Amino acid sequence: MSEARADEIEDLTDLHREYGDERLPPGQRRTDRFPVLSKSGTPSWDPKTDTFDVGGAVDDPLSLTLAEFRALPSVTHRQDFHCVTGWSKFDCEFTGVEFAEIVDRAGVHDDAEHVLFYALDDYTTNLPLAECTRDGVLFADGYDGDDLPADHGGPIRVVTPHKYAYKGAKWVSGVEFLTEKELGYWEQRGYSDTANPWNEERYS
Ligand SMILES: Nc1nc2c(c(=O)[nH]1)N[C@H]1C(S)=C(S)[C@@H](COP(=O)(O)O)O[C@H]1N2
Ligand SMILES: [Mo]
Repeated sequence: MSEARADEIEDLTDLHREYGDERLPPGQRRTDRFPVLSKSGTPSWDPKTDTFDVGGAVDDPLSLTLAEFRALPSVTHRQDFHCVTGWSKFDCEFTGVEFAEIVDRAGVHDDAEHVLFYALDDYTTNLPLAECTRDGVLFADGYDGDDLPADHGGPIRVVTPHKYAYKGAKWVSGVEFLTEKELGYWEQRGYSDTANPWNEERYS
Protein backbone atom coordinates (compact mmCIF):
# COMPACT_ATOMS: atom_id res chain seq x y z
CA MET A 1 0.00 0.00 0.00
CA SER A 2 1.08 3.63 -0.49
CA GLU A 3 3.89 4.74 1.81
CA ALA A 4 2.30 8.10 2.50
CA ARG A 5 -0.36 6.74 4.84
CA ALA A 6 -3.27 8.99 5.57
CA ASP A 7 -4.13 9.05 9.26
CA GLU A 8 -7.51 10.52 8.66
CA ILE A 9 -10.37 8.71 7.04
CA GLU A 10 -12.67 10.83 4.92
CA ASP A 11 -16.25 9.58 5.24
CA LEU A 12 -18.03 9.61 1.87
CA THR A 13 -20.93 7.36 2.85
CA ASP A 14 -23.39 10.27 2.61
CA LEU A 15 -22.61 10.77 -1.08
CA HIS A 16 -26.06 9.32 -1.92
CA ARG A 17 -27.68 12.57 -0.70
CA GLU A 18 -26.90 14.07 -4.10
CA TYR A 19 -29.24 11.50 -5.63
CA GLY A 20 -31.75 10.56 -2.95
CA ASP A 21 -32.44 9.97 0.74
CA GLU A 22 -31.71 6.26 0.75
CA ARG A 23 -28.16 5.12 1.25
CA LEU A 24 -29.03 1.73 -0.28
CA PRO A 25 -29.87 2.32 -3.96
CA PRO A 26 -33.18 0.87 -5.28
CA GLY A 27 -33.12 -2.81 -6.16
CA GLN A 28 -29.92 -3.44 -4.17
CA ARG A 29 -29.49 -5.79 -1.21
CA ARG A 30 -26.87 -5.25 1.46
CA THR A 31 -24.15 -7.79 2.05
CA ASP A 32 -21.44 -7.80 4.70
CA ARG A 33 -19.27 -10.08 2.59
CA PHE A 34 -17.14 -8.63 -0.15
CA PRO A 35 -17.98 -10.84 -3.16
CA VAL A 36 -15.45 -11.10 -6.00
CA LEU A 37 -16.74 -10.32 -9.49
CA SER A 38 -14.30 -10.72 -12.37
CA LYS A 39 -14.98 -11.44 -16.01
CA SER A 40 -12.05 -13.85 -16.35
CA GLY A 41 -10.11 -14.71 -13.23
CA THR A 42 -7.33 -12.86 -11.43
CA PRO A 43 -4.37 -11.66 -13.53
CA SER A 44 -1.11 -10.87 -11.81
CA TRP A 45 1.01 -7.75 -11.95
CA ASP A 46 4.56 -8.44 -13.10
CA PRO A 47 6.82 -5.91 -11.36
CA LYS A 48 9.49 -6.48 -14.04
CA THR A 49 7.34 -5.40 -16.97
CA ASP A 50 4.07 -3.85 -15.75
CA THR A 51 3.71 -0.13 -15.20
CA PHE A 52 0.88 2.27 -14.43
CA ASP A 53 0.60 4.39 -17.57
CA VAL A 54 -1.13 7.71 -18.09
CA GLY A 55 -1.44 8.98 -21.64
CA GLY A 56 -3.59 10.42 -24.40
CA ALA A 57 -4.43 14.12 -24.32
CA VAL A 58 -1.81 15.11 -21.73
CA ASP A 59 1.36 17.23 -21.68
CA ASP A 60 3.34 14.83 -19.51
CA PRO A 61 2.59 11.13 -20.01
CA LEU A 62 3.45 9.00 -16.99
CA SER A 63 4.76 5.46 -16.75
CA LEU A 64 5.14 4.53 -13.10
CA THR A 65 6.47 1.42 -11.44
CA LEU A 66 4.46 0.17 -8.49
CA ALA A 67 7.04 1.69 -6.15
CA GLU A 68 6.72 5.06 -7.88
CA PHE A 69 2.93 4.85 -7.72
CA ARG A 70 3.09 4.04 -4.01
CA ALA A 71 5.22 7.12 -3.38
CA LEU A 72 2.41 9.43 -4.56
CA PRO A 73 0.31 11.23 -1.93
CA SER A 74 -2.57 9.07 -0.80
CA VAL A 75 -5.84 9.40 1.09
CA THR A 76 -8.20 7.00 2.84
CA HIS A 77 -11.94 7.08 2.23
CA ARG A 78 -14.84 5.23 3.78
CA GLN A 79 -17.24 4.62 0.93
CA ASP A 80 -19.99 2.25 -0.26
CA PHE A 81 -19.72 -0.18 -3.15
CA HIS A 82 -22.64 -1.10 -5.44
CA CYS A 83 -22.50 -3.97 -7.94
CA VAL A 84 -24.95 -3.87 -10.84
CA THR A 85 -25.88 -7.52 -10.16
CA GLY A 86 -27.68 -6.33 -7.02
CA TRP A 87 -25.39 -6.35 -3.99
CA SER A 88 -24.01 -3.41 -2.07
CA LYS A 89 -21.29 -3.37 0.54
CA PHE A 90 -21.23 -0.44 2.96
CA ASP A 91 -18.23 1.13 4.70
CA CYS A 92 -15.34 -0.05 2.54
CA GLU A 93 -12.11 1.67 3.51
CA PHE A 94 -10.00 2.29 0.43
CA THR A 95 -6.59 3.95 0.46
CA GLY A 96 -5.09 5.32 -2.70
CA VAL A 97 -4.25 8.18 -5.00
CA GLU A 98 -7.01 10.59 -5.92
CA PHE A 99 -7.86 10.72 -9.61
CA ALA A 100 -7.39 14.52 -9.54
CA GLU A 101 -3.80 14.04 -8.37
CA ILE A 102 -3.04 12.14 -11.58
CA VAL A 103 -4.77 14.81 -13.68
CA ASP A 104 -2.49 17.45 -12.14
CA ARG A 105 0.68 15.46 -12.63
CA ALA A 106 -0.05 14.53 -16.23
CA GLY A 107 -1.13 18.01 -17.33
CA VAL A 108 -4.39 16.94 -18.93
CA HIS A 109 -5.38 19.06 -21.92
CA ASP A 110 -8.37 21.39 -21.68
CA ASP A 111 -10.15 19.62 -24.53
CA ALA A 112 -10.00 16.18 -22.88
CA GLU A 113 -13.52 15.29 -21.76
CA HIS A 114 -13.42 11.51 -21.52
CA VAL A 115 -11.40 8.83 -19.82
CA LEU A 116 -10.76 5.19 -20.68
CA PHE A 117 -9.28 2.86 -18.07
CA TYR A 118 -7.25 -0.21 -19.07
CA ALA A 119 -6.70 -3.32 -16.98
CA LEU A 120 -4.42 -6.36 -17.00
CA ASP A 121 -7.31 -8.71 -17.87
CA ASP A 122 -8.09 -6.66 -21.01
CA TYR A 123 -11.01 -5.07 -19.24
CA THR A 124 -11.74 -1.46 -20.06
CA THR A 125 -14.27 1.03 -18.75
CA ASN A 126 -15.02 4.65 -19.60
CA LEU A 127 -16.22 7.71 -17.73
CA PRO A 128 -16.58 11.41 -18.45
CA LEU A 129 -13.56 13.26 -17.03
CA ALA A 130 -15.88 15.42 -14.88
CA GLU A 131 -17.17 12.24 -13.16
CA CYS A 132 -13.60 11.24 -12.26
CA THR A 133 -12.22 14.43 -10.78
CA ARG A 134 -14.88 14.61 -8.07
CA ASP A 135 -14.39 13.38 -4.52
CA GLY A 136 -14.36 9.60 -4.11
CA VAL A 137 -12.66 8.37 -7.27
CA LEU A 138 -9.38 6.75 -6.28
CA PHE A 139 -6.66 4.60 -7.73
CA ALA A 140 -6.80 2.38 -4.66
CA ASP A 141 -3.99 0.12 -3.52
CA GLY A 142 -5.19 -0.39 0.04
CA TYR A 143 -8.31 -1.91 1.57
CA ASP A 144 -9.22 -1.91 5.27
CA GLY A 145 -5.70 -0.93 6.28
CA ASP A 146 -3.93 -3.59 4.24
CA ASP A 147 -2.73 -4.07 0.70
CA LEU A 148 -5.63 -4.44 -1.72
CA PRO A 149 -6.12 -8.22 -2.21
CA ALA A 150 -5.36 -9.53 -5.70
CA ASP A 151 -8.88 -10.84 -6.32
CA HIS A 152 -10.29 -7.39 -5.51
CA GLY A 153 -7.98 -5.81 -8.08
CA GLY A 154 -4.61 -5.51 -6.35
CA PRO A 155 -2.14 -4.06 -6.70
CA ILE A 156 -4.18 -1.10 -8.01
CA ARG A 157 -7.88 -0.69 -8.81
CA VAL A 158 -10.24 2.20 -9.39
CA VAL A 159 -13.20 2.85 -7.08
CA THR A 160 -16.24 4.90 -8.13
CA PRO A 161 -18.70 5.17 -5.20
CA HIS A 162 -21.19 7.27 -7.22
CA LYS A 163 -21.45 4.62 -9.97
CA TYR A 164 -22.05 0.88 -10.24
CA ALA A 165 -18.76 -0.82 -9.54
CA TYR A 166 -18.11 -1.96 -13.12
CA LYS A 167 -16.95 1.63 -13.66
CA GLY A 168 -14.01 0.84 -11.37
CA ALA A 169 -11.35 -1.18 -13.18
CA LYS A 170 -9.53 -3.77 -11.08
CA TRP A 171 -5.83 -4.42 -11.92
CA VAL A 172 -5.76 -1.03 -13.57
CA SER A 173 -2.68 -0.63 -15.76
CA GLY A 174 -3.43 2.62 -17.48
CA VAL A 175 -5.68 5.54 -18.04
CA GLU A 176 -6.10 7.42 -21.28
CA PHE A 177 -7.51 10.93 -21.60
CA LEU A 178 -9.64 11.37 -24.72
CA THR A 179 -11.33 14.17 -26.62
CA GLU A 180 -13.94 11.71 -27.91
CA LYS A 181 -15.75 9.04 -25.94
CA GLU A 182 -14.80 5.39 -26.26
CA LEU A 183 -16.98 2.75 -24.61
CA GLY A 184 -15.51 0.13 -22.28
CA TYR A 185 -15.99 -3.63 -22.03
CA TRP A 186 -19.40 -3.78 -20.34
CA GLU A 187 -20.58 -0.52 -21.89
CA GLN A 188 -20.12 -2.13 -25.33
CA ARG A 189 -22.10 -5.15 -24.13
CA GLY A 190 -25.31 -3.44 -23.08
CA TYR A 191 -24.57 -2.10 -19.61
CA SER A 192 -25.38 1.53 -18.95
CA ASP A 193 -22.75 4.11 -19.80
CA THR A 194 -24.02 6.43 -17.06
CA ALA A 195 -24.44 3.72 -14.37
CA ASN A 196 -26.03 5.80 -11.61
CA PRO A 197 -27.19 3.32 -8.92
CA TRP A 198 -29.83 5.66 -7.45
CA ASN A 199 -31.51 5.95 -10.86
CA GLU A 200 -31.03 2.21 -11.49
CA GLU A 201 -29.13 2.93 -14.70
CA ARG A 202 -28.14 -0.72 -15.20
CA TYR A 203 -28.65 -1.32 -18.92
CA SER A 204 -28.41 0.90 -21.97
N1 LIG B 1 -10.33 -5.44 -14.64
C1 LIG B 1 -11.58 -5.70 -14.22
N2 LIG B 1 -12.20 -4.81 -13.44
C2 LIG B 1 -13.44 -5.03 -12.99
C3 LIG B 1 -14.14 -6.21 -13.34
C4 LIG B 1 -13.46 -7.15 -14.16
O1 LIG B 1 -13.97 -8.21 -14.52
N3 LIG B 1 -12.18 -6.87 -14.57
N4 LIG B 1 -15.43 -6.42 -12.87
C5 LIG B 1 -16.18 -5.22 -12.45
C6 LIG B 1 -17.40 -5.52 -11.71
S1 LIG B 1 -18.77 -5.96 -12.60
C7 LIG B 1 -17.50 -5.30 -10.36
S2 LIG B 1 -18.94 -5.49 -9.50
C8 LIG B 1 -16.31 -4.99 -9.55
C9 LIG B 1 -16.13 -6.11 -8.56
O2 LIG B 1 -15.09 -5.83 -7.66
P1 LIG B 1 -14.78 -6.91 -6.56
O3 LIG B 1 -14.45 -8.21 -7.24
O4 LIG B 1 -13.66 -6.34 -5.76
O5 LIG B 1 -16.04 -7.06 -5.73
O6 LIG B 1 -15.12 -4.87 -10.34
C10 LIG B 1 -15.31 -4.29 -11.61
N5 LIG B 1 -14.03 -4.10 -12.21
MO1 LIG C 1 -20.59 -5.71 -10.97
